[in-house]
Amino acid sequence: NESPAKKFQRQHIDPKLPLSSTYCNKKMEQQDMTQGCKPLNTFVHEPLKKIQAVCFQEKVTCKDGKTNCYRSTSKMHTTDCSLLDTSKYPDCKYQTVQKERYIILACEGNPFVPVHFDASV
Ligand code: PAP
Repeated sequence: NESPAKKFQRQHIDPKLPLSSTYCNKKMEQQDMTQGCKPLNTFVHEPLKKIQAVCFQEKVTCKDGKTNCYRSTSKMHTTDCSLLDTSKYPDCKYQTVQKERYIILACEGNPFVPVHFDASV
C-alpha cells in the first residue's frame, strides 16, 4: 500500500524539466492520475531533497485552515496541468504551463515529509 509520502512523490515530483507542450497529457497518465481525470495537478521540477526541505522553511496556514503547511524560501520550477474543458473522459487532455513559483506543501509524520501540494504563489 502506498504511503502518503510516496503518493506525494508520485503526484508532484519530477526532477526533469518538461520539454514539450504535451508533457501533462503524458505525465498525468504515466503517474496514474487519469482514472477520473484529476482536474488540476502541479509537478515540481527539483531534486527530492530540495522539495523535502520545504517542510523546514516558512510555516503558513493551509487553504483548509490547518497549520501544517510550509512555503519554500526560494522559487522553484513547476508545471501546472489543468484539465481542458474540451477533454472527453476517459481521454484526459491537459494544458501544460511552466511557472517559477514559491510552493506551499502540507507536511506530516516522523520523518516530517510532504504529503499534499497546497498552492504555488
Ligand atoms: P494533493 O492534495 O497533493 O493533490 P491528495 O491525493 O489530495 O493530493 O492527497 C493529499 C493528502 O494529504 C491527503 O491524504 P490521503 O491521501 O490519505 O487522503 C490529505 O489528507 C493529506 N493532508 C495532510 N495535511 C493536509 C492539509 N493541510 N491540506 C490538505 N491535505 C492534507
